[in-house]
Amino acid sequence: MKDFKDRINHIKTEFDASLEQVKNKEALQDIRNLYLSRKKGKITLLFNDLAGLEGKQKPEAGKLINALKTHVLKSLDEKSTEAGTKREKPAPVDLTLPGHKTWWGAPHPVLIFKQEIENIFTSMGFSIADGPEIETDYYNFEALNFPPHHPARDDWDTLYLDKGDLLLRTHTSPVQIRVMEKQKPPIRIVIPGRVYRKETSDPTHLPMFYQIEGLVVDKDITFSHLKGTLEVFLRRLFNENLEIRFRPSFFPFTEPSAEVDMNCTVCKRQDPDCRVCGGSGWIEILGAGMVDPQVLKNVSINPEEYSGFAFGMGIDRTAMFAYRIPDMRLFYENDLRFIRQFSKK
Ligand code: 2NL
Repeated sequence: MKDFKDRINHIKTEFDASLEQVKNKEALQDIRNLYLSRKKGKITLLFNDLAGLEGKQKPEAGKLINALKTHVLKSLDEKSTEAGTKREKPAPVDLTLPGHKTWWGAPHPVLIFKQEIENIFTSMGFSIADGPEIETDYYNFEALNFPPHHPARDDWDTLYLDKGDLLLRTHTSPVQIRVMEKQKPPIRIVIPGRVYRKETSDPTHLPMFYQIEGLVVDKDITFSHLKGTLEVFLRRLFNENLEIRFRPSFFPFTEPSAEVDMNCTVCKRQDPDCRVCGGSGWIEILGAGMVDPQVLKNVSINPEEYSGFAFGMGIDRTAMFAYRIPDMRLFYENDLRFIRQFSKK
């Protein structure tokens, strides 16, 4: 029994000494575990050893251990308050404060604009097609009537991949070729998608941009179908009273070819110093033409039987006019302050 009392006193002295040294919550928790942990705590072990004492001694020893335990608990508690380590009462919640607004994802402005364009064309009976962004020389150039080494290729300079004769498509026309190979007329499709050119970025040029091209092939398709379709399309996209004009141009894959202008939606032909149209009152918006008979032959469509028109337009470039954005690079800097302005939420 004397041994047992000595052990209890020793544990108390040791405990008091180590508690003196405690500087933080972690050390306090360590001591708590050392003395009180359920399996190996020093005090727990004392209780276990009670069993080995003679009958009469048990209650006396039990009292001593309980006293030690009370002392340890009380000291730990005091120390924890003193060290400011006791859990503070939570601050009362003010339910009248406004909540934190969570931002949901928002569609990108170029995507919103692309969908607007798609809606107009699908309502006119066009289908939407797509295809690979990595193409072969054949689909990007040869099938479209660009002979190898022809100077017309200079305007469509692109990035080439190391393997095979693969390149990044410079327009979505390869998709039209792929559709015409598989599907015979009547064909009425639009193809929106990413295209690539070897270009240094500036306010109106990017090495990657979005294009939408359209293609109609059927019997007796004429230039007036092209004019009517584009006029309806642009009037629905911009405004009902829009005027358009055609200027002669050249593309290897159309003959005749035209560049299409619309009157300036920013200055409405009123400002001689307009930064968008340069004071001319006209904005170049599309390229278009009648599908070159050679292109039809390349996909085994008989040009004596069928004719077609095609057109192409830059989506991001056109979105600049629609939303009056001075620099196309803003679309791709991913600055949320810019992008969120287009969200309806
Ligand atoms: C532009 C001009 C154009 C086409 C694209 C085309 C496609 C086939 C056959 C004939 Cl498969 N033409 N596409 C025609 C004329 C112009 O794009 O300025 N794009 C941004």
